[in-house]
Amino acid sequence: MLAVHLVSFFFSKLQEDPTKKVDRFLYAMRLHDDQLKDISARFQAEMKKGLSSEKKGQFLALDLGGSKFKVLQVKVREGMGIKRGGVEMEERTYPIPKELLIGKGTELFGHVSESLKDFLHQRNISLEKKHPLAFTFSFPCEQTALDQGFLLGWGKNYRPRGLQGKDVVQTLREAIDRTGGLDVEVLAMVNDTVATMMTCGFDDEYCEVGLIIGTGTNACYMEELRHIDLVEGDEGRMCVNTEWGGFGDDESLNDYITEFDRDVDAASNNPGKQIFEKMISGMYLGELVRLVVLKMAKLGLLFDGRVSDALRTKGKITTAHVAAMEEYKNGLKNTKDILTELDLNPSSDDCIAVQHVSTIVSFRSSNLAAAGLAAILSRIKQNRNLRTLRITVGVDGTVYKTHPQYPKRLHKVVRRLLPECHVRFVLSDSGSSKGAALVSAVAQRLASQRRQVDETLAPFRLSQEQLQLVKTRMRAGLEAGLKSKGPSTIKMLPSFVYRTPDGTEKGKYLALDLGGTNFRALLVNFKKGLQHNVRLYHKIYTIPQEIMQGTGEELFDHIAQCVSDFLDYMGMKNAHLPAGFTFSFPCEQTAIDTGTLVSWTKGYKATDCEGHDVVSLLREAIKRRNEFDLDIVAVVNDTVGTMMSCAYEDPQCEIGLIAGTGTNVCYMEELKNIEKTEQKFGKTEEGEKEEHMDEGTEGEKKEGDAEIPKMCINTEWGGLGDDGSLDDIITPYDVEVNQNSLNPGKQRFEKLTSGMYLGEVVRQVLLDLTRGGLLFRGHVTETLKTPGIFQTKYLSQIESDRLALLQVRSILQQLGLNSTCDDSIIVKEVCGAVSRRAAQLCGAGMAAVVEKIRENRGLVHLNITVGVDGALYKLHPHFAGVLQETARILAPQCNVTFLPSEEGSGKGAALITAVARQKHD
Ligand code: 0WK
Ligand code: 0WK
Ligand code: BGC
Ligand code: BGC
Repeated sequence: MLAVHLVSFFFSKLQEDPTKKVDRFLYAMRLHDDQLKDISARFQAEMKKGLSSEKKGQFLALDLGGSKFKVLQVKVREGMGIKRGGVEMEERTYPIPKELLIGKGTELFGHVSESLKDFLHQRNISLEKKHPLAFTFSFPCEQTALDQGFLLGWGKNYRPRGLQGKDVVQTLREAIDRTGGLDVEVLAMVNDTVATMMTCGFDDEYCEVGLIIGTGTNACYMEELRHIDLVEGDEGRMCVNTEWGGFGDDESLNDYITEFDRDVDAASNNPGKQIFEKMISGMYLGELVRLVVLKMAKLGLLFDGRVSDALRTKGKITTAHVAAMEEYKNGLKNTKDILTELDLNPSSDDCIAVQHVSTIVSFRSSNLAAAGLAAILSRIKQNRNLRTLRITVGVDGTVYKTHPQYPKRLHKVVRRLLPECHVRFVLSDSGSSKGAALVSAVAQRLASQRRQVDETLAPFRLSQEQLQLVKTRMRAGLEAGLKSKGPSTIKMLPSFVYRTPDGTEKGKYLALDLGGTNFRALLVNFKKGLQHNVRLYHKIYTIPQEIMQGTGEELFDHIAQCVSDFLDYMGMKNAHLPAGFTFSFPCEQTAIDTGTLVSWTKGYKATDCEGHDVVSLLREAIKRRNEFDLDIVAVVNDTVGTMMSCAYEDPQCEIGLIAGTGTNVCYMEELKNIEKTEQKFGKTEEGEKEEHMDEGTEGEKKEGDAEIPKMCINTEWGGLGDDGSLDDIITPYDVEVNQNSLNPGKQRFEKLTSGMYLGEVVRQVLLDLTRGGLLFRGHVTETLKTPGIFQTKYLSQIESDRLALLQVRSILQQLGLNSTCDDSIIVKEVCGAVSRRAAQLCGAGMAAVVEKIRENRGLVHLNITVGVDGALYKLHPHFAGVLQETARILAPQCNVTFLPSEEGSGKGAALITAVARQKHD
């Protein structure tokens, strides 16, 4: 049998086609479609593991990392597309001295910036003018922004020292500064695959993949944002640089790696790395062919076993040689010349065989690239749930461009692996810098957009000094309000509540709560002797706008009707209960059960109420209804009710804060300081105060303190600024909101801080940004012009961190605002700026109040609790935290605890009613 085999072997030796022996020898490199599909599938799996947007102007561009280092000037004219001459370019290639490829990284970048300067010289481009620059950098970088990317590792023939992990854009900027004499703004850094995709995408909107088959190899594509864990937002797409050269570095391709691949890898300057690249790219193809030919020669399969030193020498066969050997017409002649060049005396069979080696090596390269590409295209097809996919791949790289058959082979296998896809390949005919310039044009537009948005929002970003000023003005306003009988911006209205609850309160009370978002009727039952054992029942009623802004009679009739409904609901129509009335508007009180409405605020404008006693208005309405009777014992502001509610839980609570539809604060002020009502309440001895000064912090109630008569003052701090004292922080948007409000010129502080107005401030800013073309594509919709469309609840929803941009967009959708991802980001930022300012201003106001109390009591440190209520404070994701932080910073000697009120101010009103009743009994 062997004899026969030998005979047939020699017979075949005689007749055998020399390529056959090469086919046998390189069997492992001849990959058929199942293997390519398998590689493609493995590649897709790796991708999954690895994952988890006018363009005109003149740009400089640097193109570093391919076979040539180029400096270019690119002029982009809008909407004309490359083919129609929309882009003009001038370029110059600068050689990179070998020693710089393995020298200090900073020196390599020094050479780059020197070349840039030389380019400007050569082209008489002014050095004074600031030049935007696009930087194509063809090595793996972890990018955190368009103009920031940290080098993961070098590749190809680059191995400079000292830059791994560094931000290459910063390194370039420093090199340009060191070179000096030129003013360049590095706007964007892109990988050459990305730049190539953008270059081709300029003319072909289907181009969503960039492919480089050059010195190195790599691909990028447009991935769905929702699949990229590393980036916020899940709507839209982002270009992902796959760095597919590293495929197989985890040995997932070992069954396809041949001994020649292992030899190339072992001899490379990054062994174990870029395994896939080493089977495909121009840096290695020539070397693969040399090692195969060397091995075959040693085995006597070529050149009768003769081996030359040249053939033994690394790099002696280049990828350009491989391409030349495969040339259609002159391939064999080129092969002969090349082998002769290597001091080999090849026979024609040798030439045929060596040419075939080149074919198999480069065929494998295009096959593997096709398998990788097929994986990417299938993923895009799946991402978009498409049965068929029409897509364009932008390609560049010397192997693809100069190797005669390479493109055809690649296209053919891709189409064979993905028959259902319509794949077009576009060669980037002028390199990647156009693409880089286009990205920079986008970066420039985004940067200018960013600058304009920052400029627009800058007035909302209050500095520490400004907040300190607001605190000082608030303090001055508090002091002035206590003194002046006349109108003061901060009214400082006495509440006739002299103390906080002491737990002895008992009995059943009705509480009516008007003024926030809704009207609430409550039944509060304080069980005898068991503190904190309170039963509370309530029902919420809406107040229609037409009632809020109708006649006072209609409003109070509506309230009486709600009370009637509640008493029915509680089956207590004939109970004749003592009631407390929380009325969340500025009322001048002369006693606990009377309150003259000074002026409406928020959304109310009912007629014939201002200047009237609201308790009488309610009693009259109840009388008009003639169904039930109430003993209205107390009328309180919602801040006072809230303070009392929380003081029932925490005796240290002596301040009430509302941050809701409106904003306001009350606190326990010492009677002696309430000068405007002095004659009524008598004065305590000055001496007494000093005595307490240096005996440490509040907390353990000192006898002296308790005796100091106090009264709760409803500050009505919403009026701060009505005298123009806030004009230096009020923005044109605030002016607009004030002018469109029901009470122009009034409640200026409230209009900067409360839920009734924040949405409107945001809308005004969005309108301005849209008119400026920075939002919603400059399209000012009727919706956006509609007052009140942006309710404060949207701000809370839009700003809650958990929300990916998708929901922001759906909220905008609900509001009939078609938005892009960028729009959502800007809208979220505007909401953030407006709500943060509001919280900071309230924090500054609170600092003024607690500081006053601390000084009132001559304390070095004050411990105090603030009872809080209001949808803005309770529901907004950041408001409460920013307010507390601001108060802490501006009142460092006060340790302020913020206690959200559980049942609202209703219980507080009932407590006050209970106290008031106890007095009368
Ligand atoms: C030309 C592009 C450049 C890219 C190169 C890749 O302008 O950005 O790096 O193609 O091909 P190579 O020069 O490595 O063959
Ligand atoms: C709930 C209180 C009520 C107060 C309201 C303010 O019970 O007295 O007016 O909070 O918050 P808003 O409803 O305005 O958000
Ligand atoms: C680099 C890639 C680059 C490719 C083509 C690879 O070695 O890692 O960043 O895109 O070469 O130039
Ligand atoms: C009113 C205050 C009220 C605050 C919170 C303001 O508009 O003037 O009386 O406390 O809103 O509801």
